[in-house]
Parts: sequence; C-alpha cells; structure tokens
Amino acid sequence: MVDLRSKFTGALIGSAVGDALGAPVEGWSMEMVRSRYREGTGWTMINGRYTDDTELMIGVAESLIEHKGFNGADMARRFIQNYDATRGYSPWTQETLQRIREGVRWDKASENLFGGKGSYGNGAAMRVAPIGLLYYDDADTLRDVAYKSSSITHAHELGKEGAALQAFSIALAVRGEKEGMVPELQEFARSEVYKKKLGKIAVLLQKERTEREIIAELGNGEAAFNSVPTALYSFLRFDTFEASVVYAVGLGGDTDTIGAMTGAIGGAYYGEGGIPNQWVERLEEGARGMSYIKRLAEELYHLKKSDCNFMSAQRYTF
Ligand code: AR6
Ligand code: MG
Repeated sequence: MVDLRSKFTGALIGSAVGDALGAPVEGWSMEMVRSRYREGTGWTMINGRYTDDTELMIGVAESLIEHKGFNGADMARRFIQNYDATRGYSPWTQETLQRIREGVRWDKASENLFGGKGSYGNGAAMRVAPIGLLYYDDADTLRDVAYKSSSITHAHELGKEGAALQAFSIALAVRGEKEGMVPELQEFARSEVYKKKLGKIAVLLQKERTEREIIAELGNGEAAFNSVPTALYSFLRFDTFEASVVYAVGLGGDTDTIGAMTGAIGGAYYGEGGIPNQWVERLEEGARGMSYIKRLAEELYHLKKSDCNFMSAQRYTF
C-alpha cells in the first residue's frame, strides 16, 4: 500500500519530473528524441529545469492552500506573480495574463481567444494535479474546480474538459484504481471527443502497439484532446513510473506537457518512492524548486486531512 502523503508528493514531483525530462526535446519528432536520450529506460535528466507547466501548477497549489479551496482571482494573481518569461509560455497565455493584469476579470480574459471560443490547448490540464489531489474523493467538486481553474486561460469546452479528465485520472490514481480507470473516465466524460478517445485507449491497450499507431490514434500535440488521452495511455500501458514517462516523452511532440501529465498520474499511483531518485535529485532547486514543490504537496495533504477531520467532526455534531 502506498500511503496518501506519498501519493500527494509523488503527483506534484512526478509532474515536474516529466516536464523537466520533456522540456529539452519539446517539439521534436519521435526519432529525434530517441537520438537525444538512450534506447530503453535509464535516462539521464538533461538539466532538470522545468517549464511553464510546473510554474503554473505551483500557482494552482499555492492558491488552493492559501484559500483552502478555489479562488479564481487569487489563482490568476499567482500565475501573474510567478510568471517567468523564460519558461516557454504560449503567446496566448501570456496575452491573457497580461489582460488580467490590466484589470480584466480572471474568468473573462481568455474568452475572446480563437474567434471567441477560447483555447483548447493543454495548458489547463498540464497544471491541474493539485486539484486532482485535493478533490480526489469528490468528483463533482473536482470537475467544477477543474473547469473554473481552466477558464483563467483556457475557456474552450475541450480545454476545460481535458483538465477535468486529467484531474480525475489523478484522483483515480490516488485511489489506486488502475484497472477500472477507463470505464470510470468514460462515465465521467461529457464530451464525445474525449469519450471516443477513451474508447480508443481501451482498444489500443488490448495488444502491443507501435509508437506510430499511438501518435496517429491519440496524438502528441498541444491540443488537450491530442495529449491528455496520450498521457493516460502512457500511464496505463506500463507498470512503473519510469517506463510510463520515458514512453510518453519518447513519443515526441509536446513532450514536456505529455511527460508532466503522465508523471502526475504515475506519481499519484506509485507514490514518491516510485520516481527514480536520480531524476528527483536533478530537478532544479532554488526558491520554487524541488523542495518547495514537495512542501506544497505536503501542505495540500494536510489541508486534505484537516478537511476530512472537519467533515467527520461535523457529522458527529449534527
Ligand atoms: N482553435 C484552433 N486552434 C487552437 C484553439 C482553437 N480554439 N485552441 C488552441 N489551439 P495555447 P497552452 C491550438 O496557445 O495550452 C507551452 O509550451 C493553437 O495552435 O492555449 O497554454 C506548454 O508547455 C495554439 O497555439 O497553449 C504546452 O506545451 C495551441 O493549440 C503548450 O505550450 C496551444 O494552445 C500548450 O500550452
Ligand atoms: Mg511547457
């Protein structure tokens, strides 16, 4: 049995590890990634520097902890405060954060992107791990908070749904439900696009598939629907954190984000102990580095615990 605390730290550290492994090869083809890293597992992390994915995830965690739950204005403020231009933010996210800084409401600034539909990029899903952890036993609140947190930068239905599915995958991983994950997610999903992809995952898992098939069927791009299912598949296909993340990054494309999302689910399932030590040790430190991310995970865990105690105390009182 992996204990809950280790699942919380595993998810956040796992996400950062996947991001840092994928970052130096972001946008590369599968063949190019393979020529940079070695065949098989045992990869050496190149420099341990994380990207916007982790920086935003840190903002999500900080805000949930500070407000003991979701507060949109505060979460947006943290994204803006933590913003580091060298971390590879998309131009649309930069523009949206700038608009909020100039006074546009946190849930309005992203609405007018892409002809008024908003972005369906994976930028909301890649940062959602703290939400999957805090609400792992409450699917309705998890969905609601995942949608709202997405709408800060990603207003498109498919962007929000991608974040909710990624959060729910993490929740199921916390609960140790790997076998039943796809059917549970199919029931949870509201959009046909994702229901179809989940159906494909179930079929693809039935026998050995080539990387090329996986990329063609599930995708490896920046759209949430072309990367959230790919991360889930990468988790489900293997039995270790390492094999899943190496596979996810090895597909090429949006490697940092698919790596981060696979790492978050894997970390939530196997716990911190399942993540190779040499990767954790190479993760950047500094003001918001590995130790800080770990501390955030522990604070989220304590928040979850106190929340549960409060709820059960209430049940006894009334
Ligand atoms: N219509 C057409 N194309 C779209 C739409 C739409 N409604 N929405 C998104 N795209 P974006 P992200 C395409 O810019 O999700 C960073 O490196 C469009 O081509 O919101 O914040 C992160 O680490 C758009 O440029 O970015 C991630 O790896 C693209 O999807 C990655 O970038 C991504 O949407 C995505 O971050
Ligand atoms: Mg990134």
